Amino acid sequence: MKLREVELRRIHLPLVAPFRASIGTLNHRDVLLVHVVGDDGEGWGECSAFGEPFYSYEYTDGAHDVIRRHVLPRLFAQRDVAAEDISRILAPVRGHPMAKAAVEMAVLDAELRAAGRSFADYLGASRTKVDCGVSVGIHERVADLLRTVEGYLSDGYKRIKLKIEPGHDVEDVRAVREAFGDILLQVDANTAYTRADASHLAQLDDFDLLLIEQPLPEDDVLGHAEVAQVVRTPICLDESITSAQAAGDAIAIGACSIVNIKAGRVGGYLEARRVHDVCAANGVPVWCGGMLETGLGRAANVALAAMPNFTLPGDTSASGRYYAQDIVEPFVLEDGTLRVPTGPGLGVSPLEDELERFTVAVELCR
Ligand code: OSB
Ligand code: MG
Repeated sequence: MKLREVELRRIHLPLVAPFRASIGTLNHRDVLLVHVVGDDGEGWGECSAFGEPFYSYEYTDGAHDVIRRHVLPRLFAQRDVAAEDISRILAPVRGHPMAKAAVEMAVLDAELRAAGRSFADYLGASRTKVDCGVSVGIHERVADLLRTVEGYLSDGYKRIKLKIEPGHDVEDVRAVREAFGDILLQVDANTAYTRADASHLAQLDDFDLLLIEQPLPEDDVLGHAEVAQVVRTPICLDESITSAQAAGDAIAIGACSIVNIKAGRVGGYLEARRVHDVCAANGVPVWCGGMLETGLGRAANVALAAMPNFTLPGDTSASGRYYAQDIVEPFVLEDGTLRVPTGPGLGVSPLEDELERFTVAVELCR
């Protein structure tokens, strides 16, 4: 469709509790929403970048700037913009996958709403609800960690992911395993280790973890293949998987046997689907990662997670795990699952009052 105008809306959403990972601590989400209006209708996108560049180099102000200066002018210059053409149109803009993904998501939402078709249907979903895990931040004291995990298990989450870093790893995992028995348990290091830590990480083999996620820096894919030779627990990559090609390459050299898929990290839901397909073709299971999205991004993630090769519970937690008040009708856990939206496009829309309440800035581009 022809793009008429695009609103770049910044919202500040407080988290119900601080979230600590090896890379830093989040107390709130500084979110960029993209609202596109075209001649056939309108749609919403959410940028997964955080306010600070600690997960990857992208950050909210940077994504906002590259969208305003470099992404939108290229799209406004087109007579017609289809979501499936956006990655090609934007190829001259290097990098910035989360910024591009947000815009592609908004255009795809507009197209699907206009066609009366859901994200889930478009992506090829094979289920109507998805199993949910929860990502648990690093806690200074083990007693507090156990209390937090106990709360999530009583909420019904089907899998626990512990954030780890040197000094908060083997003993934390041991304590959780001993306290809660044979729950589904995995860990995420967010690049906190080096190749020299392989034998240290092998101590985690005693605890029957589903996987160890991203122990080494994102550019050290070969290092993950080395670690995978020393550690029995499956290695899963998050930060390193920047495209379907990167996924195929990492699998080919033995750097991972499981993949975390985040649409923002790979440049959008279309590339995310291609990552899913490459992994499926290689017999590598995938699961849906999260970036503490609002209900808009969550709706798209849940649709993605309903595809057939998403065979492990994802970090697609309920709205209430993150926010006291979401900007759409909250996603609520039902027996450890979230229902896949079935309405046109994302199947959810912002609640006007809540959206306004959390908005800190709006820019209109045309
Ligand atoms: O690596 O998945 C990650 C949060 C902040 C930075 C990185 C990550 C995470 C999470 C949160 O694990 C997952 C969620 O959205 O619940
Ligand atoms: Mg991760």
